[in-house]
Amino acid sequence: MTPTLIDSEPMTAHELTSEIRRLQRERNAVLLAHNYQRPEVQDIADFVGDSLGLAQAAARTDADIIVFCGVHFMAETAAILCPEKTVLLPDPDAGWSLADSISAEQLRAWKAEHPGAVVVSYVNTTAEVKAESDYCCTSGNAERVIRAIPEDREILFLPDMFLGSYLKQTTGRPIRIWAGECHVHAAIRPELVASRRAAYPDAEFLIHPECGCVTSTMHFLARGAIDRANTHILSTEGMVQRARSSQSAQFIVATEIGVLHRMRQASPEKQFLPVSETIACRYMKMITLDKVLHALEELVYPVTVAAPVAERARVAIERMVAL
Ligand code: CIZ
Repeated sequence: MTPTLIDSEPMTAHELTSEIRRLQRERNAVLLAHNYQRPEVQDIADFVGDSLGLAQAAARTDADIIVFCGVHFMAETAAILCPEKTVLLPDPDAGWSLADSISAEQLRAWKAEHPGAVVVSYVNTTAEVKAESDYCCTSGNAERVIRAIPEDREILFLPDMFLGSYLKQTTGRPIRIWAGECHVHAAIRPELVASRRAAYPDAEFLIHPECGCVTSTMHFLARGAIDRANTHILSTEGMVQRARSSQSAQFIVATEIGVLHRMRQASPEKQFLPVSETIACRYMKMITLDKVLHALEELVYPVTVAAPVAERARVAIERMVAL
């Protein structure tokens, strides 16, 4: 008779954590996690931040291996900045709809229609798109990047149309905007925000510029219809800092729900409310502790960028990091 194979018991979170730590030491690996990652993944990471912070952390690490708990384009950025290191993405399917909303070929065609224009790409793009760009930016430094471009130059901004229209309004520059969106942020509509704010009228409102409600928020702010002192349009890193420094006790947070974990940890005495619990990115949540362990055990899934593409993309990324 064939013996029955008995499945081994799944590891507890504690066992997973100690095994990850052991392998991390053995392999000289660093764990980087984006603000939108699952709480337990953030808790085990050596550094948690936005893509700018993660790019900076990747650039300064002396580890041999970077386990990137985020999405594919972010791991590519780390691979471009650290060509001598092994960059692993624990789930190879962790992509992002926004990065897929423009290809390098589409960008080349757009540039051909606007010769001489300066191309500013939000960080949520593939390495090939970055290689076609003059500047890369995050939501934290996008305004600074736009203002650094001479007034007489035409600007093409991609791929997020909500962030693009926000930049157009704040800088007053006639920016041409690609019609891409992040489906998670686009779902944060004005009606959703209005009902949340009506339920918590004293809460400070922190909104990410990728949200589908950013244009209406800007409009209401300009008209004085909502309180300027109580509303802040910020990157995720900016939100964490604002939550720490503000005197408010309650915050409504309009972005992916992952960042609330960091805010709660940094300011446990304050209350953080998502616009809705459903604002979760399924790609970001693909990374689990099991997959992090598997990545370290099997050295999967390596993310590499072809040298000629990496060389050109690095110029745009280094400008972002410098600004
Ligand atoms: O730049 C990033 O990491 C993203 C995608 C959002 C933010 O504001 O942190």
